[in-house]
Amino acid sequence: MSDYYSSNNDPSSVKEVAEAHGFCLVKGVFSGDEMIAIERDLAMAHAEFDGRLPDLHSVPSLQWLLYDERVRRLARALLGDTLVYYRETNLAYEKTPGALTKTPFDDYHCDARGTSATLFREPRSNHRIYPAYRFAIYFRNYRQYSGGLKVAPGSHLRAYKHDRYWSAEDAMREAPAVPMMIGDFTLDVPIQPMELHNVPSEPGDLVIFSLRCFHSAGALRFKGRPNLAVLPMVERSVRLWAAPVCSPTPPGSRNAIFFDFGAPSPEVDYYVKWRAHVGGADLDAGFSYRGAPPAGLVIRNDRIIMSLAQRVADAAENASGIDAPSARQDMQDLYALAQAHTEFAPEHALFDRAAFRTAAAQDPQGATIALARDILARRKAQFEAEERRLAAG
Ligand SMILES: O=C(O)CCC(=O)C(=O)O
Repeated sequence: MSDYYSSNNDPSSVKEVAEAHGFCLVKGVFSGDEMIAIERDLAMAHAEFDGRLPDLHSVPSLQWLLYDERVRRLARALLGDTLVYYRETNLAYEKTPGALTKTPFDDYHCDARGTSATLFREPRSNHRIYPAYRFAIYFRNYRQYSGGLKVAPGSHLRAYKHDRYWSAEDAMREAPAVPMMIGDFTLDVPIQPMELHNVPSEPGDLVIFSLRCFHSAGALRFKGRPNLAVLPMVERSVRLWAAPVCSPTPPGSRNAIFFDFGAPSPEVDYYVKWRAHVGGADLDAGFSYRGAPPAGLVIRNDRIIMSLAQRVADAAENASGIDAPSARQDMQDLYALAQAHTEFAPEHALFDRAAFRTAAAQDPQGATIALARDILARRKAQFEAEERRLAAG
């Protein structure tokens, strides 16, 4: 098990572990005092943004995490000197245990999506290390308690369909049930045909996992069998029928901070565009995307561009809409973000950049409205192509 840890925070050993297994538990990155301060700032930001926390970079009191040299050194070792931040973060906070704590997202899944042919399909396994990682800071102790992250070591290099298959209910019937003594109980536990690991993170640790690594939240820790890890589907029935064999979740809420870094690469390009395509048009009010790009990061704003395109196109539907101050601001923002936009792959372009630049030189307002329509038309075409693909089987 210790193969999965890096306790000396040495970036090259973190890279070695993460590339071999698809994840790495980095022990003791943040001090106890820092963890208290970060969780306090998370609580304050939650109140300040009325529960709709925007991306980490837009939260002034927590933004430093993206620039912290301890985090950056690890990210650079994993991904190279140019780090791409695509504003994908999840700031999970509850003052008292609620839905996030009681029903964490326990589907067995991996997050990576997109190929040169389609944004919607999972990347094939080509034994290339997927160039994006999720960084997770958990505030509770999941070494002794249930509720942490479960990962499938090595799944980042396997064919997607193998692990995908085992996330389906039907597959569980094929898993051989092994009788096990757990506490005072003997249970028939269906055991999956691949290794699973419940990450024993403690406050202060950083958990880093590949977007191509299969995982789930809310891992069940069996009493007296700390190393036994089973699929979430099995955990659900164990919780239902044999709750006394499970360690409880830790006191408090399942608060956590997740943020991604990637390398400028086609894989990250497809993933970012996929997220922009499937994300809703709503834009959290707190997103702070104006001003100069931050030092040392390449920022992708695809989701914001997509949302602004929707708003600009909607406003342009009626002549007076486009003159409203909010629509003017949206147009200015869309214009600026589109000018600064870069992609890392030629496929699935968000819009026709050459046409936009040429038109913008003549008529910025007309070019921005045409840009919004171009973005939405391309998005529609992506969905239609996906429907055709699904219909064709
Ligand atoms: O909540 C967790 O521990 C895992 C989150 C997760 O599944 C994800 O970020 O894809």
